[in-house]
Amino acid sequence: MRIHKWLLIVVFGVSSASAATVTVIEDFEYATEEELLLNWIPSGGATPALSTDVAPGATGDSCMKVDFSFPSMAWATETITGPVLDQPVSIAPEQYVTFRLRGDPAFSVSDYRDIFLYIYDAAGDFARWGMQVPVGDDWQIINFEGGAYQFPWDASGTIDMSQISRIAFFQYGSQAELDPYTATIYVDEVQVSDEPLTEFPPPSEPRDLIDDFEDYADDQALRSFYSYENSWHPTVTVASVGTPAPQGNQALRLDIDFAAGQWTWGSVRSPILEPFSLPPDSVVTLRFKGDSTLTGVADAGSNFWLSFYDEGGKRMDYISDAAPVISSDWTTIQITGDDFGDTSTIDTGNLVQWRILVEGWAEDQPALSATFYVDDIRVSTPVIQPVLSAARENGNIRLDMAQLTSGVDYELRSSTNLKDWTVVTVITADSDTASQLVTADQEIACFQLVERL
Ligand SMILES: [Ca+2]
Ligand SMILES: [Ca+2]
Repeated sequence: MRIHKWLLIVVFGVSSASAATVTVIEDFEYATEEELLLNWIPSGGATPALSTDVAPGATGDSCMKVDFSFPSMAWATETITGPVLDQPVSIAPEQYVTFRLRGDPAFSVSDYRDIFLYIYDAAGDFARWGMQVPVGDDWQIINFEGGAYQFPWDASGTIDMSQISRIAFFQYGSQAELDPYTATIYVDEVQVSDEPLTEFPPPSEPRDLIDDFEDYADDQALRSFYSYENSWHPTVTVASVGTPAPQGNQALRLDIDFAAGQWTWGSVRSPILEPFSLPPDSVVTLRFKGDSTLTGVADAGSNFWLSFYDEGGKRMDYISDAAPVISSDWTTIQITGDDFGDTSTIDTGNLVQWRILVEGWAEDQPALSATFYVDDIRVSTPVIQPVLSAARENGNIRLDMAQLTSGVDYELRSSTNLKDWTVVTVITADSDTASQLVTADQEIACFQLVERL
């Protein structure tokens, strides 16, 4: 269905937008590096420093740079612990804890590179939020939902979120004993806000085809594109080119040896690619073939996942129910934007990576092997709708029209009461944009742009 009308309501009076409440926890605006080092205490392999390489959108002049030197050991971890805050900070579940973070391509050698923001209350109880540190070296904004904190294994399991008095960063370097390596992060502007902080660049072009698996000459080509990511159990995933396929000749075949225990999963993850957008109205479709071998052990944790990552490494997940996972028939799965949950903190206009994952089960189960197929992951995007926006120009209002279709006639109409409309002008689009100046002599004016049929 094509939509032919667009409505813009312009209020010419003074608007009083309410600014979000922002509580700054740490902005690293220290006068000297010595002052920073008096406040932030590092572990043995972490070297903090004061840096002026701040993010383009940062309000201050300095940030904290931390050089890490990860030794060769399992679960290599370094920490930087901040000072006791002058005033305890309260973090409500619906608020966001945000900070700026610059990662490092050096982390790409790591098998586990999560960074955690720890919070401590006045009694010393603690909790944390975590994510994979970005492997790019651009500044990113990290938004954690206030209520989404987790207790690490060594925590008491309780925390007074109204009395947060200290923060710390924990940076993992590896899970396995990797060769020693060094990496650097920058952090800045740790704050609590009612709204997530976003500074997304303009959206990239949509990507119609995620993968139809037709272009891989052999298993090796497929495996050099995708990399494996498995649950921490000794689960093993083997990817190969599967035939026959419901689309073309080839599908993705995943043979997963699920380890015994709980929450066992295997996945393949694409490399980081040119950014692409997933417009809000778009629908992702794919074909999936499960394995009835799992029928006897299936529970709420038996899911197919399709996840996308933005440039900051933030992830959005579609998670199926068990039905397609235990069906040995092909299922067509349709995923709308809502199926990815809350994406307000994810730059859906600039996604760079996806992951295809099958989780075996949630309860304790013995080991089991199963085979899955995936094919024809693509995105359908609705017709691009024209956009009407307004800007002030020399005391007048300039109406900007974008995403027009060249050669089509549009009526620009105006109303002060949303009932009686008069035609301001008729525009024959000669490109995908047009603009029109109108006088700002009314308190309220509503405009609509109507395609003439
Ligand atoms: Ca700063
Ligand atoms: Ca195919």
